[in-house]
Amino acid sequence: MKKHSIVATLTVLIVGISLLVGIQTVTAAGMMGNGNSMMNDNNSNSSMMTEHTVDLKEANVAEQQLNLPPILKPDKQTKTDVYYTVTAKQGQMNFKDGQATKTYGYNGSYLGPVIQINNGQTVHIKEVNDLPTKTTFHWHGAIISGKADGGPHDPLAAGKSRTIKFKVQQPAAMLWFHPHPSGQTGKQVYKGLAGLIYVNDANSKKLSIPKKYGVDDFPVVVQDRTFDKNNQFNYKKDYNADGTLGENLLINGTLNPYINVSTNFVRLRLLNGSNARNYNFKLSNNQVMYKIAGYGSFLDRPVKIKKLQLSPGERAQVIVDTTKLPDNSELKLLTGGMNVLTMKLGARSSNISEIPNKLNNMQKLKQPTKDVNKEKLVLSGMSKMVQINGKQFNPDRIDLHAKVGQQQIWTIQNKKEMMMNMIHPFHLHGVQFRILSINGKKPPLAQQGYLDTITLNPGDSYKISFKFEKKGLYMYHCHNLEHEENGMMGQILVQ
Ligand SMILES: [Cu+2]
Repeated sequence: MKKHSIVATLTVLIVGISLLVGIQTVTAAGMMGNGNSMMNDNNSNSSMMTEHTVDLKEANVAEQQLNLPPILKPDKQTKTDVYYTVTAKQGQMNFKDGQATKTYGYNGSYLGPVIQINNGQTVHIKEVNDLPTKTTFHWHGAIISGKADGGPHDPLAAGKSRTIKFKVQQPAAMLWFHPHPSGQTGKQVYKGLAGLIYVNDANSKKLSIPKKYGVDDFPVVVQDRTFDKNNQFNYKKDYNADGTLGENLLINGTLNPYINVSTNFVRLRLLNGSNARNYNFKLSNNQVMYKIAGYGSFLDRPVKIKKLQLSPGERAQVIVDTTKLPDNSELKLLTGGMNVLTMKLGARSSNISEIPNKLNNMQKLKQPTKDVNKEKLVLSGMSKMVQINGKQFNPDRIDLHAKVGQQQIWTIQNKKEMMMNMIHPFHLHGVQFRILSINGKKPPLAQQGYLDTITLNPGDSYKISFKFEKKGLYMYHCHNLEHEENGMMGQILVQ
């Protein structure tokens, strides 16, 4: 049976059952939709129903060199402080032949620059909203006060600006920034608002790993977009309550991209900047890659992997070893059989002799016992009925309370439903946490770093450990942006 007919059959079934038991009926359009990110990527070997009714298609354009976002120049810098300006604005891009695409971007037409900050430094960012509508600037993964975090409680009106300030108190990592305004997040991200933040520290400066930007160290922001017949992103038309998906992959805003590889080792810094699509990355010919960092820190040791699952909001850094591959060959980063990025291997110089086996020295994670605040969050439902602990987001309700410095242990669970199950990438603002257990087991090495987002497959239960270090109001939510906007979000007040 074909996918859409399964969906159609299930829809009839579910609508029927809903009517029978008298619960609110989900619209057929919502159920069938044009892409439920229920399970993994379209090459998922899961026995559960797969997600995509919007399958990825090869972009009908010639190969293009990968766009590299510019590194943002500080307005001013002192020994201790750095000052940046980030402006959200409208723009247009020539992604392909024909009409230009109307977009949003930070300091440019699409996506944003890379902001470099150092552990210990005080960062001042002037946030300027040149959009015709409200927005917020959310610093995803930053340990930052609720006041500077840019959640939906703190919108910046069109034409306004404000300056935030925070001291960087976290290890080297790749964070990102994106808008988070109530009711507009999905649309604004889809139009192009997202940028990267590289946090450096003494350790990352010392490590012998590829770090020449655009030479052996590449940002790889992965997004899916549908172009309409006029080459526009039509969010309204492509919208799906269970996650808006696109047909083509855009990498740093490039269709069908390639990079020229001139060194033995290549570092890729991946961000899933999509609204809702989950990716399973791998290399052509089943080549291994070495995961060196998750989102909030380096791992203690590199981990050899053959595939990498990233849900929306998640990042990973990998090193690809091309030493044994011949000149003038190609290596491809793939997802579900689709080309993400072609690495064209030329004659290569030796940039590092090997990948170091010690990358970081993280504190041992202990099961804390004293003065622990425990919470349990259950994610459930789908489309317009997504909930956390049986409730939909209400901006006037504080769901949880916590104290600065108090040990937190939270259990996050993705409830298994009768019919349809979905992946929910859970994100908590303002902190970096670590995983104590996944379904009762110790997390694998590749997930032992600091994290701000976790992918929960149906039925999964994660226990996480962290402390809030700053005060304020913070959100926690599903990073499937349409789920977030449909109410799969709560807020915690930290005092
Ligand atoms: Cu979700």
